[in-house]
Amino acid sequence: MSETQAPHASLSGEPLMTVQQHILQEQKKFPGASGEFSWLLSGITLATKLIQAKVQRAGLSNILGEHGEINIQGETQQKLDVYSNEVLGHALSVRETIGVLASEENEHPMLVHQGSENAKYAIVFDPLDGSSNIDVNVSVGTTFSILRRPEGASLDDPEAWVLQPGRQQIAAGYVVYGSSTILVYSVGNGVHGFTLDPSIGAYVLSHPDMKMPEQGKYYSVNEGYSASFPPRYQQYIDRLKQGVLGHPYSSRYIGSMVADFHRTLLKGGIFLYPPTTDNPNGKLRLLYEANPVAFLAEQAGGVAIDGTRRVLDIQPESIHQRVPLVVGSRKELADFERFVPTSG
Ligand code: AHM
Ligand code: MG
Repeated sequence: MSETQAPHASLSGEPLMTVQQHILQEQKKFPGASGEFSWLLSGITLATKLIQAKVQRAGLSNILGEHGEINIQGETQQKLDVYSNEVLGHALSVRETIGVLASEENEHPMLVHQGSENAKYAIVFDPLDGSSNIDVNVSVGTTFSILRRPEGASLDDPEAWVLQPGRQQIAAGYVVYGSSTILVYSVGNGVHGFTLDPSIGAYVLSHPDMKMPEQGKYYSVNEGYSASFPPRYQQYIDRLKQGVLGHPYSSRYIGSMVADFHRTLLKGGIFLYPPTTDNPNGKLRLLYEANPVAFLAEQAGGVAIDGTRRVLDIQPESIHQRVPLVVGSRKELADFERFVPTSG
């Protein structure tokens, strides 16, 4: 069944809303928007369904393990990283309105359609975030960020299409391939979650208008590196454990940013990837990891900073730039900003 067909009844008799119908409905709220944006997003939904099918059968199809190449980040590519990157690349490069694609797995942004003058959008993505978890059956995900072609951006300079601050994202989202597959996206008009119903092959609205709780009970950070965090981060984490914010916090860390953020979005709390000795700018990438998550966090009523600055205001200087990330509920972030001043 196609996601563009009319709503049909669920088992409970309630009408179903697929992601495609939802996008078409959201588009109507924006004067001048046309079907091209939903056509573009359908490339992402199609690709992520193909990726989830592969992830689900990973143990059966000789696709677990390393591909044998090192990517631009200096990290070992998994076979599924390569597959996911190709699937997204293919699905998106047939959409004529897309001019530039940039991926964690490729050194440079790619011009698609030999650079059509009519192209209006650039898409930046991490095809399979947390992929080192795949061999042990832990949730992984895809993140994406959609940017409008800047005025005057030339086809000779694809970097200029994507080096934009995150506040200029026109849409962003992620898919978590977990115990169920869920797509969460925003076009700047709230955050909405859709669970993939495998029986009909469609993403169905399951979490309308998601709001991050004002406060949560979990902190999420790789504490294995805590000795090399700036001291004020260490003190802040102790503060959470000691119950200064009203209760002692529990720890949750999956090691897949998308899954750790998804929990933070639903349950509140705080996720941190601080600067460390090995990674003085943190590990996460600004354009396709921190920016989509920051956009969604703010749309859901939360906050995202790099330790001092609003993530969405950072002017990127390079495609694979890293940034420390502190994201979560208002209460924890307000306390963090009071407790960890700029010297932190
Ligand atoms: P990846 O994009 O190569 O998978 O790396 C990003 C992942 C994030 O999903 C996760 O938050 C982080 O790396 C975990 O790193 P660490 O093992 O240092 O805690
Ligand atoms: Mg990744």
